[in-house]
Amino acid sequence: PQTIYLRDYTPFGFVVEEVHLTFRLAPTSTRVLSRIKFAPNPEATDKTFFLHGEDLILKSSKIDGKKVTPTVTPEGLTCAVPDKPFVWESEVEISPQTNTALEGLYMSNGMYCTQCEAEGFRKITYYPDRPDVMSVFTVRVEGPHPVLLSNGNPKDSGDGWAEWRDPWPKPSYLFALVAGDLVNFPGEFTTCSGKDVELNIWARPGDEGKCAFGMEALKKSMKWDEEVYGREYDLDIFNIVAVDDFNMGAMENKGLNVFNSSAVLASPETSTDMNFERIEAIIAHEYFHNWTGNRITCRDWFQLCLKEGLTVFRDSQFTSDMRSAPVKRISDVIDLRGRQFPEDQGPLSHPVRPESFQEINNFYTATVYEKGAEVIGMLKRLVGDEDYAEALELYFARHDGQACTIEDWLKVFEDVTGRDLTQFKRWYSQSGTPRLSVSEAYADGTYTLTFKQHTPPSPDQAEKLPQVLPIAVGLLNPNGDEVVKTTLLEMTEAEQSFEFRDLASKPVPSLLRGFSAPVVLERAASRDEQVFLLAHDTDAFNRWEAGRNLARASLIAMVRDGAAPDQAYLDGLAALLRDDDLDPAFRALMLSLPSQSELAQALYEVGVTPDPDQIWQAKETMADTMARTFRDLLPKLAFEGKVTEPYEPSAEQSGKRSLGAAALALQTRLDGGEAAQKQFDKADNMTLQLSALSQLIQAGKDAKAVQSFHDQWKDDRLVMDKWFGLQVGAAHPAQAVDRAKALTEHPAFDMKNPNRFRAVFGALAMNHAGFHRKDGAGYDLLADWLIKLDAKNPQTTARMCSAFQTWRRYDADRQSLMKAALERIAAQPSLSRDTTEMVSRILG
Ligand code: HT7
Ligand code: ZN
Repeated sequence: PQTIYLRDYTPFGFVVEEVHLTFRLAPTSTRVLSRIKFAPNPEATDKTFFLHGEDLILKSSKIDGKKVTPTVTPEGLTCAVPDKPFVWESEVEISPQTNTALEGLYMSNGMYCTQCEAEGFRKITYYPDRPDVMSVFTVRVEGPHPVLLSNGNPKDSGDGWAEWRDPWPKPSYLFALVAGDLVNFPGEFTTCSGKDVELNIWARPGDEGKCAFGMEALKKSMKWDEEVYGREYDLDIFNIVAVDDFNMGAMENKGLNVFNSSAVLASPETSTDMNFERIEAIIAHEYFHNWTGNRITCRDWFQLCLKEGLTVFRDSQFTSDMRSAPVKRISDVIDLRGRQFPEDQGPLSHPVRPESFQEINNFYTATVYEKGAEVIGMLKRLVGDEDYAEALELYFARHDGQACTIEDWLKVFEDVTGRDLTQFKRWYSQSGTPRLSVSEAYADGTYTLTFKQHTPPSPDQAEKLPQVLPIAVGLLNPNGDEVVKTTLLEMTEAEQSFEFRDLASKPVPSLLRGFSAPVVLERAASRDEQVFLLAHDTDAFNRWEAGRNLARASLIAMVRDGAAPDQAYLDGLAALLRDDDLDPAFRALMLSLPSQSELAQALYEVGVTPDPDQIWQAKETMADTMARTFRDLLPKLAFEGKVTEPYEPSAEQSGKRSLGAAALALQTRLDGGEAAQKQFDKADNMTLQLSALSQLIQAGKDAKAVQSFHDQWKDDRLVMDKWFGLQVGAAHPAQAVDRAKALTEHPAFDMKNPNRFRAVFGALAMNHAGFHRKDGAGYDLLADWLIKLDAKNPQTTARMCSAFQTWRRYDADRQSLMKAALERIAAQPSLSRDTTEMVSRILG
């Protein structure tokens, strides 16, 4: 496969002044007619007229009304064109029904829908399918369907047809079309300038009862973007459509967002608190793209973080405002460490702005999205809130309607603040997680912190330079009072010292507050210091972090040295759990332990080959010990975790339920599942039902509950995904592979549905000790199914290959089993470009 480089960017030789499309829908023979006005691009030197096109049957093509015969290849076509503005017309045939890749125009449960990002539009018609070509689109959809939707505002409609016009120039990746027998959940919103906007969530008949929460989330997002970023919506209508078969969470097509139904449909009976929170965040994320992504888009796909990092940052700000800011920050850091750190520290390491790719779909990664958002958080911390707001204003004013680069983005910050961001820009070009070590000295009232930063070489980059690190620090005196409030240190050198004067005694430092930079902090802090911070830190994040550090250190000592669980950690935790003033959600987070995968990485870093079974056993021992130690506290936690009011997916209620779930998990270790069974039998919402079922599965007391859950929910696709996933994810490691295998034989298993495939195999990959079973059965099963799936859906297959990305961490036997599984995938005769690239990068 061909490698594309950022350095090779050149503008397209033509501008597109207008696009007219007509769709004559038919399952295996849809006709797409295009009429496109091109004009020579004065800014381009290469004048080749090349239009992307894949899997298209070209029926006819004309230039200025005259038939032409272009040269057609599997990637597109070229044609001689006049050296002046001209009209290109073509008619192509495509087959949505047989499109299982879910890219381009495809069918899902009898409904037509599209997914064009990143390069799917070329599967719909011949076009310069690149984000820097922006144009206005008029679309006519013809078909015997009650609902016919496209981007922009409705123009006209009649029996079996509808026309849409989008007045805002957009790249082809934001094109969308939906047609089918759908029902709508309506709403409306009046913008800050008094314009009424019609809102709709479209779903399959029967799902209309699951749209109300999404609609409220949409209205909240619209209001928040006006209030916080001054961004007003710009069309008369905003449509959201729920689709069952979708490769990712959702897509921000202009005025017509398409959502994986799991990312929009919700009800208390069928969705957990976590589902509600995720839906609210995804609706906000896609809506926020209207400005950060759509009005201002990316010049090329290397700039993906320009829209994704910024939009993730914006949606995390939104969630912090709607819910609890510390809880959101802690959850985001858990997620970053769980998904982005392994990427950055393994063979898939790449910069936030990659410099080459074979298949762009493989770069919709945690690095581009989540680390990209962290980079923006650091920028905001460094320049301050006011300058950040001013820079954003300038960004919107200067670049509206343009396709931009990271250079454009940083320039607005430079212009507003007068700072030179040359060194900061390394965050976009340098891969890997910096490691930050620290030493301290105290003499004559002066306390000195000396930091050293170092980024280990990665497969894509051998040499690393120092980064700009915003390090938020607070100092506490020995009785727990804060003597220096949170102060931002700006580190730019490989080694740098910072002094704090006039301190009466040696303070205890609280470092990297709020996780102010995405680094690994290597501090050989004493256990006493962590226990002290756990009890006294005023920064909620660092208080949680102290507990996490203690838990990690204890678990590592248990695995490595056969130590017993750390009593000081358990005592500190108990004190915190007793504190009624602390948010229940925060206390629930305090009770959670580092993941098995995080522990495997931590062991690997201290030179111990991680043994998944030992890690699993250490966590079991720790959890059993916690259950016994906190035995007397559990009734109190269960009481505080109980909600007596009618169900609401609010942060407050959800925090209580998460504390209740954490208490139930410990209780189950004492009573063998009695309380969990009671909760399962009485549950009137999915959060309670699922947490009880999870405990019953972990306790091995699940036979009855699994069956009754199935019988209750067999007709609800989204709940059945939970049923599939939980049986594998919560299974005893020895059973996970067999359960996954058995579930693939269940009549409701459908490999063509990404949600269902991920439910089983995503859960298997997450069941650390289960997946890494010593005999390699987990690797073989996943490889078998990835091979099968690749022929149908390369994008989802390639994403799921990342389950193998940490293979070099493990012992020689496991390494060779994983390597063999990867090589078996790589050896498949017609493996997709997506999977080929992923497997070869993982193998290195
Ligand atoms: N911008 C969207 C990304 C996306 C996507 C990318 C590749 C293939 C399928 C896809 N579906 C959605 C979603 C987002 O980040 O908001
Ligand atoms: Zn996005």
